[in-house]
Formats: sequence, structure tokens, C-alpha cells
Amino acid sequence: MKLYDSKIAPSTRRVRIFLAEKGIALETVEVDLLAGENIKPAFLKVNPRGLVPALVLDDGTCIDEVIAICRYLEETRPGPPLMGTDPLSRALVESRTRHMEIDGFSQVADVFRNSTPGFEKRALAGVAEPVAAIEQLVDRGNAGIRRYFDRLEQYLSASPYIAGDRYSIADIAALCFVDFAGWVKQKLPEQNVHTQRWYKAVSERPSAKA
Ligand SMILES: N[C@@H](CCC(=O)N[C@@H](CS)C(=O)NCC(=O)O)C(=O)O
Repeated sequence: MKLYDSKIAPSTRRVRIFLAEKGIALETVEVDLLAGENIKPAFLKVNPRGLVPALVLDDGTCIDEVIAICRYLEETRPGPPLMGTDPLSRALVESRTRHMEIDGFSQVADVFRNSTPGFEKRALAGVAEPVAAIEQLVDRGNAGIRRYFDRLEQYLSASPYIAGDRYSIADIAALCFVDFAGWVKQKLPEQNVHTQRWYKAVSERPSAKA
């Protein structure tokens, strides 16, 4: 099994933290995103969508999308469970993880890709042909990030972790996206005390360094 990884990207970090929490070591292949290696023919043969992470099994099957990779690993190496333990908690973890992706990652990515020098023609991840940045998406994305931070505070005032009493992939996603928001200079508000308490706890787990 081989994991196509990038040391700098938030999505690949989600998988690395998941692996660290499970104590799984995998062979990794570093894909140089800054050099556009992900949109060159050799990588497009691995994942035609031009995105990392991608997990390639020994028989050549490629699994892309963080959630699908984690699902495969969760089912083949169950302990410790990171995707819920019964039908209800599994559904809640999945629901909250999707909130993290749609309300968090997409908003930060909109700001990052539409405002960062060097990305003027690479506004869509994984797309080889030039795609122009749209300036108007920056303000909209920044407002979305602020709403996302409010949402996190709501969830974390009701339970210790994003999807309830147990640390899960929803926390991994949230940690990676809060740190990703730092790339566009958006920080968790000091007054969001529940999120601050959670952020300290999840960042101090050894897996957070993965
Ligand atoms: N929905 C995908 C998102 C993957 C994604 O956006 N990967 C980014 C890194 S965070 C990427 O490959 N970017 C390539 C690029 O910037 O062209 C997943 O969950 O795996």
C-alpha cells in the first residue's frame, strides 16, 4: 500500500494524523504541489483528478478522497475507532466531518486560491488548464470562515469534541482546517473559549505533528 502525500497540504495532513492516531506506518510518495507535479501525466495516471491524498493498494486500486481513504483504513484496521462506534455515532461523525469540509475547508480554499500570489491561474485545485482567480470570492470566503468559527464554538460548547464525547475524524478535519485558516490570517477568536479549549487539547496530541 502506498500513500501519495504532500507535506504542506491540509487534506494530506488529515490522513497523516489519522494514521498516527491508529499507529499505522505506510510507504509514502511525496507529490510536489508547488511544482505542479500533481497535474503532470505521471501523477494523473495515479489519480486523474490531480488531487492528493491518494492511497494505492498493492493490486493497483487507487482510493482518493480523504474520507474514503480513512473509511478503508478504519474497516481494515479498526482500533482505535475514529469514525464512530455504532450507527448513530457513525452518522454524526460523518455529518460533522462534512460540515467541516463544506463550511470550513471550502471557505478557506476559496480565500487562499483566489488571493494568493502565484495562484492567479491555478484557482481550482487539481485542474491542469489555467483557471483564473475571482477576487469577489475572497470576501465571501472570509465571511464563511467567520461563520465556520461560530459554528465550531456552538458544537464545542455542547460537547468536548466536534461530534460528541469521543475524538474522531471530525476533530482531525477541524484541526487541519483551523490551521489552514491561519494561512489566510484568520485566527480563532479569543472569546470562543470552548473552541480555544478544544484547539489546545487536539493540537497537543502527538498525532498533530504528523
Ligand atoms: N475532497 C478532496 C480534497 C483534496 C484536495 O483538495 N487536495 C489538495 C491539497 S489540500 C490538492 O491536491 N491540491 C492540488 C492543487 O493545488 O493543484 C479530499 O478530501 O481528498
